[in-house]
Amino acid sequence: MTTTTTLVSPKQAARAIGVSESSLKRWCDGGLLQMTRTAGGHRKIAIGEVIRFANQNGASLVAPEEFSLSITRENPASRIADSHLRLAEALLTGSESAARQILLDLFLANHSLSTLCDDVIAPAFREIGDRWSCGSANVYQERRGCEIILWILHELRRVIPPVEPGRLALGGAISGDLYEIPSAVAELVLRSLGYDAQNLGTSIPLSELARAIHDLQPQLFWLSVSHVCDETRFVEDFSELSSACSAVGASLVVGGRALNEDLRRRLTYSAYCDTMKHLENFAEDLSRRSPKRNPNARGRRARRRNLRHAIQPNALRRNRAN
Ligand code: B12
Repeated sequence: MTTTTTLVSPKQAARAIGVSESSLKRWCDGGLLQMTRTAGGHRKIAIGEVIRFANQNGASLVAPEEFSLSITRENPASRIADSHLRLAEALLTGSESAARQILLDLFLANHSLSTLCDDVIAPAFREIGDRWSCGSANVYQERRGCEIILWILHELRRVIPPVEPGRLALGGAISGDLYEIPSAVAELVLRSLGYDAQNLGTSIPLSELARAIHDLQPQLFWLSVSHVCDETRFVEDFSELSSACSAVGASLVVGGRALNEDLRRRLTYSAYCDTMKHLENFAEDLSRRSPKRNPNARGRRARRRNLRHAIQPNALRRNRAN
């Protein structure tokens, strides 16, 4: 699902961080705050950009209600330690507003999305899983908790700054893997780094993922593996994905609880990530090393490659494969 980034006017942004509208417009025009202009020439700023600017310049969000985020701030920076327990409680009781408040407060206090996932969301679900296994939580509570988190992740997607085309990242989960949260978070983490990251969803055959890589030619592809139905088949099919990535020069990043050491040894990929922080580090490093691609060049590159392939003599093709 795609959601558009929420943009606000300089007036709203100025009120939210307690500065004058004229200063804010000056910072926009001077390039300190990224903005876009409407067809009528009016400045618009992404909420996430305002938050980034405030955090980096020692300002604070004095009127978050300007962003209609329905949040209340309460000394969030010091609360990361126990927030996974508070989040687990909110999810188990079905309190969407409490869950949203916990995560948005932490986000507004400048905690990265990778931290939110590694230190709050994943431990909260571990807590829920533990409570379920000792009989103190029900399946419906766990499922409802997943739904709530997915809604909040969609909301966070709206407040991070808009991404620019040129650094495409794609990802998803394989056939039979129904875990939605890891891939949704991977998408957000990469978007927060400026990647045009697009989550393809869960339970997708590897051949389809390979087709998407071939058609769209991303710089990075993440594969989320939380459940593997048939390991032998997975290893066989995975090679198609690796080949698709190397054909277009994409880095293949894998992660997820089902990728044990034995399985990983049988796969070829660019990086394995235990956590979202690892993904963030890898992606940051990749964007430093490789330039943005011109999105219009994709079709040209593909046509050139197809042409090269078509004129290659069969014998030469066989030798290369050996
Ligand atoms: C929610 C949940 C489900 C939901 C998911 C719903 C949804 N809409 O997403 C559903 C109902 C589908 C489900 C089903 C099953 N589940 Co379940 N589930 C969970 C639960 C409670 C949370 C998992 C989760 O999403 N966590 C949030 C993510 C973000 O955290 P994480 O997985 O720990 O990921 C971390 C890292 O691994 C890494 N990471 C993960 N993926 C990726 C990907 C990339 C690219 C990167 C970089 C990093 C990365 O980042 C995270 C840290 O920040 C866990 C309990 C637990 N202990 O976690 C059980 C749990 C994982 N499930 C379990 C089981 C057994 C199952 C089933 C097999 C049950 C069954 N018999 O049907 C099925 C399998 C379903 C399938 N075919 O996919 C067991 C697994 C036991 C094991 N040893 O493997 C657990 C541990 C519960 C338990 N205590 O027994 N489950």
